[in-house]
Amino acid sequence: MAFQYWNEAIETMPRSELESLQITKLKEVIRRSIRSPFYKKRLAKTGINTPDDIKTLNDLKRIPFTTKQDLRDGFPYGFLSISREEVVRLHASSGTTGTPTTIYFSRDDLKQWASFMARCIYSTGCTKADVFQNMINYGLFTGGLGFHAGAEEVGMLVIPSGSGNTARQFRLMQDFGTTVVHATPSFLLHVESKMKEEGVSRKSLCLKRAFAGAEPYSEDTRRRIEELLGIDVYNSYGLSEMNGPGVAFECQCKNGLHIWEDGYIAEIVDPETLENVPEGTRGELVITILCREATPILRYRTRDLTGFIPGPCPCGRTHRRLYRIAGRSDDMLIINGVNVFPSQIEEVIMAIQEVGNNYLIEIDKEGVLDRLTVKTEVTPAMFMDDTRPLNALKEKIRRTLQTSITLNPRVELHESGSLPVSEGKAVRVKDLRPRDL
Ligand code: DLL
Repeated sequence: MAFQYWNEAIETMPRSELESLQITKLKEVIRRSIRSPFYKKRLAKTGINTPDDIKTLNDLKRIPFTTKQDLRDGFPYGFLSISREEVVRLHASSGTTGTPTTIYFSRDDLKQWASFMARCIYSTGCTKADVFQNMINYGLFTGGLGFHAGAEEVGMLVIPSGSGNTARQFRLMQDFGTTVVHATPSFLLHVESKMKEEGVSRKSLCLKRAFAGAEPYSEDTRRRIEELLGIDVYNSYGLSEMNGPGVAFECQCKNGLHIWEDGYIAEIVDPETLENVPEGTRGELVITILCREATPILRYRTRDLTGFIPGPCPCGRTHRRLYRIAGRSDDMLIINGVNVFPSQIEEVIMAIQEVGNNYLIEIDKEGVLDRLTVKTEVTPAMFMDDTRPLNALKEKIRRTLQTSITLNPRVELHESGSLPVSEGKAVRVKDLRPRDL
């Protein structure tokens, strides 16, 4: 396979040079951080008061972690390290679970972000000959504008369709010959179900690739989308605190996500002890951003569970690869004392062919015990007059889940298209247990 690089010198830079570059950039970040009210106070306590206090990357470990709560406490301007007049944009998290976290960008920050995004998009083989339909929310969410700018930088024809309205999405794809789409994996599965329902033939479309991210999904879900739509699907990872998308992305080898180490210093720590773990071991991803001047964030605890994949990637890029993100450390469910990640359930059910494109995990109480119910859609062919195949499928799902997660769930089968679909990130878990106050 011939690989193409957006910035070959940086993408294939020897690791020793890459690490020197990180130190140079980190010093600059420290110099700027001290101008923000939050870090001015925080760094004073660590003995790191000037860029010269950073000699090696190890010195970073003297700085405490920054958490989501710190960002909330600093709302609205506590992390700003340039003057308000130099800020040209903000993005914010939805704030459904508390004060929103807000990130500011200077003009140069937006340029850098677009260039990282272009690098991601180009690494999957896209060129300016492609027509790109951005089927994700625009607005305060970073997924829309982030990809939009990167795709324009590559020179693709960009259709800013936003998410939702599948009928209009199909029309745009057909009218303009869309070759690449971006969406959450759950929306891509929904699009596929709707295609069948509305009789849109795959042959009437020119689709070749999709970028899918913003929420966890399993390798089986990727394969399912690839097979159903006949396209390549690339995993895309990012978070608003670190600009948004463009932090880590799969190349054409589709074997882990390259985290761009000239823009981010990544660490993997044990979420309990907070000590760094060895390469290959999974833990929580901690990131320091090197490519943004307006809102520096040092050692941010992402809560995302992943690890560094050992060994080089055949594509020649030297930036390390992350395992597919398995979920968040704060996603873990404890059901009758057993720890379960929703991703473990997805892995089991999406590997079963007769299972449809959508599912929901519900936990409630039955007497004093927790009760787990897994609701899945089934492929349209399964809903016939004969209920025996449905009962057999239900039993198969129950048994496979029981072996894998050691809990005995109730399984409900639903008709294709009957479980709720969200246009943004999917809501897959409903925890209905009363909370102890
Ligand atoms: O979701 C940014 C983004 C937009 C990434 C478009 C990719 C594509 P937030 O809304 O701040 O930002 O949510 C970030 O989503 O900490 C992860 O828990 C999760 N997440 C994002 N990408 C992936 C992925 C955007 N590929 C949070 N796999 C992150 C698993 C993901 N989880």
